[in-house]
Amino acid sequence: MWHFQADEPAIDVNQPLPHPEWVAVPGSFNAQLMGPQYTDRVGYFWYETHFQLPSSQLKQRNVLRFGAVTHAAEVYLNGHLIMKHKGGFTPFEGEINQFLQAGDNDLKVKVSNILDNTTLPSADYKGDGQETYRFDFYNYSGIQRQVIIYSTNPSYIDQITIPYETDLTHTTVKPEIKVQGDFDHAQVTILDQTKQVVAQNNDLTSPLKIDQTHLWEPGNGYLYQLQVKIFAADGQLLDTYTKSFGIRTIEIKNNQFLINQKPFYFKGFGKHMDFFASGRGMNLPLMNWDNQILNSIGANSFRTSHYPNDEITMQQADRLGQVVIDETSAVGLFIGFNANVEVLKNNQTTWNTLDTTAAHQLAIKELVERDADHPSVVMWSIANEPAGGQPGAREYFAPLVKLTKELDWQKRPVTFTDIMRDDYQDDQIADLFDVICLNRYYGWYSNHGNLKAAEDELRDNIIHWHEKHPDKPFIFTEFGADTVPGLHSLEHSPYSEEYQVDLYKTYFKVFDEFSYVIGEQLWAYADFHTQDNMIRIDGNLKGVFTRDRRPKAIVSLLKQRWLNK
Ligand code: BDP
Repeated sequence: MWHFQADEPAIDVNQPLPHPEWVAVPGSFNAQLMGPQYTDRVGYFWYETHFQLPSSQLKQRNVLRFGAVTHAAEVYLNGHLIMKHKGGFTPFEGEINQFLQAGDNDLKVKVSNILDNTTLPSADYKGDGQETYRFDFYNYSGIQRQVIIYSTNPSYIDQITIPYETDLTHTTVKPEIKVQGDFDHAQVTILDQTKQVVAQNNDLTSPLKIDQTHLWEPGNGYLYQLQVKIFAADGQLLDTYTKSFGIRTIEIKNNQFLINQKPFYFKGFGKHMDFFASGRGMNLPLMNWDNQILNSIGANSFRTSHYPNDEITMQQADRLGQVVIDETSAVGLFIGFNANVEVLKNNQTTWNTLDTTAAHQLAIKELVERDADHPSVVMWSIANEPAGGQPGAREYFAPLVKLTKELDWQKRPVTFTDIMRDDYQDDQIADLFDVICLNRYYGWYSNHGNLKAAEDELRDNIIHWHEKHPDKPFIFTEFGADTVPGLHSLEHSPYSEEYQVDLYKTYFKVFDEFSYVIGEQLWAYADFHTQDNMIRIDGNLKGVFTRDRRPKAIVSLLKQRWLNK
């Protein structure tokens, strides 16, 4: 539990916060506090805690690490500003010895939940504490992931990346290991999942060979460990660092997405981090429960819509063999975004208005740096529903796709999700990407309630996209209908559980006609909280589960389809 309060002119970083409340960390403050001064407020907020350290620990190198602070942070230790970070969904850390003291230490974090035309996600900020969001989820904020202090020797292993090459039997691992400080000799070991040594070197740079590779596969997350040790001349162990990795290949060939040379069909969801009281905060019991649910219905994949998930969720995906489309927080890149197709079509100002390039580069860099060694991550999604049909879109995205590939040793496929208002006729960017992901709402935002027309629209859309991009595979990364749990209708009217079932049946039938449609990720896994909006009744109800994870009628159809597909 930390102290917390909204910013006010009287905050003195050397004094206790004057009017604090209690909040839990990790967690979203605006999911656990009541009152508009917290839930509606856009601006700055303060967190404060104290921690004790024994004097012996001051001889070590101490690092303070934040898993994610949404959306920007300034960190003060004992009254000194020690670090700043922008971007709400990636980790940051810094050495803190200079301002640490034995005994009590005062840690304060000034958090901003402001989003504007320079940030990701992006929103319209009017500067008066009011903003209009261009995305459809609640702006949960705060210290949403773990805060830790870890200690090392002055000589330490700083960073490990684990590039490899494999023919699926023989693998050569060429680790890149960064060490800071002096050391005499080193040892690098690869252990298999039963902790048997499969390869070992006495230096940091030579390749390591695995002769009989045990592959990481969807549904079977086999992991190796790379263990690095550095020693002093007298044999004293200075630092050790172990990182898991999995071996698999990804290739796009003949309109298929091959994992270990076998075609993979994506079955799953776009998934928010969203729950009662924890908000967007990391919630490990929930994550574990969700994984049980996903497995039980035959889902093999998810997209981290619309921001990077926490690191433990990613580790768990590796272990369970889940396939992940890893998305940056680039959402809201569409000026005038709303549910009215025509209004949107008339607005062409996005790329003149937005100034998100720097934030986008940073978000990609930090995401690839964090997640490149996760075998579960098979593709980067660098934006959700940007204005890909407006002038300037290509100039904006071409360098970002290039950057993503440059940063990723594995050169994984890169995608974005296409909004249905910038369709194949207008789109200017899809050819830059490896896989085309379509978010489509026929039968909901268009042809509402008319599934026969929706079916024709969908089929027609797939055919046209394929004509334009005959070599690309397509994944439907969003499609669905708001569904009030327990609402039944003999007429199968929109919002009823029957309509959701019918809509999904319609889409599945059409998908199965096209071999180049290589996946279906429904929108959404569970109902989630949104900003207030005329078309949102208690949030977005497109979940196939309710927010408290009760199945809607559609779930039994999904089970039948996915457990047999
Ligand atoms: C798309 C967005 C998603 C929304 C969804 C919807 O990508 O975030 O929640 O539509 O309208 O525009 O339900």
